[in-house]
Amino acid sequence: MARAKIALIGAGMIGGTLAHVAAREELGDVILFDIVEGIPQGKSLDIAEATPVFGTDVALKGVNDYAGIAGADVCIVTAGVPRKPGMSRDDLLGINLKVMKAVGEGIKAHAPNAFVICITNPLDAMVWALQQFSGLPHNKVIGMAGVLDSARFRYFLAEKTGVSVEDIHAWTLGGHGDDMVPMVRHSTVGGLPLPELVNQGFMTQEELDGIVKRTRGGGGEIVALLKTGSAYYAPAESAIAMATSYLKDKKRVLPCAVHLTGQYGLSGLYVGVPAVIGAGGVERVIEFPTNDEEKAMFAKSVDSVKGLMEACKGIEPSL
Ligand code: TXD
Repeated sequence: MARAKIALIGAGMIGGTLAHVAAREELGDVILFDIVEGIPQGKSLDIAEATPVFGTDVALKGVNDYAGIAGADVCIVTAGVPRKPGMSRDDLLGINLKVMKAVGEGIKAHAPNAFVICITNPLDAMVWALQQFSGLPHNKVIGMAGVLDSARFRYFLAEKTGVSVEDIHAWTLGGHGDDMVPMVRHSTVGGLPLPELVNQGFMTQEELDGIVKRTRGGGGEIVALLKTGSAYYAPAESAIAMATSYLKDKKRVLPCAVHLTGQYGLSGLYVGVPAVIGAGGVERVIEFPTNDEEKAMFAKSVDSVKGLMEACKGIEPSL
């Protein structure tokens, strides 16, 4: 069988890391696309020269023309600009919306059968716009944020409880902003919900509240440390997990920004919820039962996403 073709739109910090991981995991042939000449070519050649050391047989190519992504099975989109210290994700909206238009049109023309994973911020609004600009079906266009936010939550819980990250399942839902919703009651360590861990003395309620707060601000914590951009290792790994579930039809349940059609009482927008990702793209949305407090937090987060969608419509009347 022919190798899968993975197109990475944007060859910056996340794009380059995606290419590195995809090649190392032998997920498929990699096309790196960017508007800057030389960067995708240089990064793909550098990684290609590492493949004999990895022992993986994949081809890598850097391009500046959308014709190069023709026939891609998966497109992962990081094109645009990242945050600098002091900026919110929403400050990126104007520039990145224009980028989504160009990217959506490129995918529509050259890779209309691809499974598309958007990473560009502000995530929930950008994936919503990208789906419209590309015209691809909703089940084939999703956003990466929840896997990353949940991984941060899991890491902080592992650090506090002294339990392996592998035995911690944690979920953050809603929009990818500072009002995201870490689902404390539905997150577990060794199968025990977090409130029970507090009862058993693994951590205090104050420590758990601190972890929730740190998870919400996890992106900003890295931006403040790096000063020149935002996180890229964990975001790239998160998108690779989503692409792998699609390419291998693993049907993993992953928190992703997906188009809702009535689930959680919402329709016509993209927001983070647990979804089954398999060969059919988004195959099913999992609905967590929510109490009044969780409903209120979810509604607040969704309001922020709706505000961003309105701002996009103000800039781009075709949306
Ligand atoms: O959880 C999440 N979704 C995120 C999102 C976590 C971390 C970072 N997140 C966002 O991803 C971040 O706010 C940015 O919007 C994107 C990409 O972050 P990255 O750190 O990779 O940014 P870089 O290094 O600046 O790379 C962006 C590349 C750069 O090489 C530009 O030349 C290119 O995008 N670019 C374009 N490529 C193609 N087409 C167009 N129009 C274009 N414009 C810029």
